[in-house]
Amino acid sequence: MSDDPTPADSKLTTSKRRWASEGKFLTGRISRPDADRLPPGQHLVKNWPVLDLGQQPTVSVDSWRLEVRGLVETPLDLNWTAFQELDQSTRVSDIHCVTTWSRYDNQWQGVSTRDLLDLAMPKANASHVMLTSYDGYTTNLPLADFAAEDAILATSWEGQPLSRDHGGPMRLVVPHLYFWKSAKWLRRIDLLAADAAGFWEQNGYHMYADPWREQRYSGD
Ligand SMILES: Nc1nc2c(c(=O)[nH]1)N[C@H]1C(S)=C(S)[C@@H](COP(=O)(O)O)O[C@H]1N2
Ligand SMILES: [Mo]
Repeated sequence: MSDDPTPADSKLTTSKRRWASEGKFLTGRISRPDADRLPPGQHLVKNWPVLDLGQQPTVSVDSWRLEVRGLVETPLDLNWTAFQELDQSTRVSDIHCVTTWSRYDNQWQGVSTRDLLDLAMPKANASHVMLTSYDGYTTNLPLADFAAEDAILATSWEGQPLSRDHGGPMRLVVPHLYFWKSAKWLRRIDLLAADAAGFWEQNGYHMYADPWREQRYSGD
């Protein structure tokens, strides 16, 4: 065809147009009124607790890699330099942990999940993602939630490089789900055609984890 788009144009617009036409990101989320900001059963903290499986991997930026695999047009294998060269974004969001603490107004910087997906270009049958981390942790969520507007692959928090105990050099942040979905030390993203249970999801936690519906455990 004579009107082939440029490569940059096709990467940036093809998946966005397709998602828009499919309504893929219309998850019904709108900004919440203040009275609704703290989900049921949660209390506010000012500090930032550390929670994980107890094995905090040391991942140097020289050895760090992020792979995107599965149902994508363009599988990705990014090193730290390539990741830094992607569009950088800032997001401010609240944390809601299933252990009942919430922390407001965390400022994150990194690569928005939408920008990463624009590069990888999910295939039409991709519906879920499985996240795998350097400590062996896994967690699952729908693709539309992974691609939420405020979801970010964060390398900094409050203007400082993300510390190792909180998942540095890079972690996912998906603020509208309980924080166990926000994989620390993320190393691999697999796009799948069906949901599958990650670590906590195999151990009694909810597959979706909406804090406003108190989806803590699989029976909730
Ligand atoms: N790789 C990895 N990511 C993880 C976990 C983990 O054990 N390993 N724990 C999860 C849980 S249960 C929570 S509550 C948050 C805690 O993040 P924080 O330690 O930065 O508060 O990380 C989530 N992401
Ligand atoms: Mo947690």
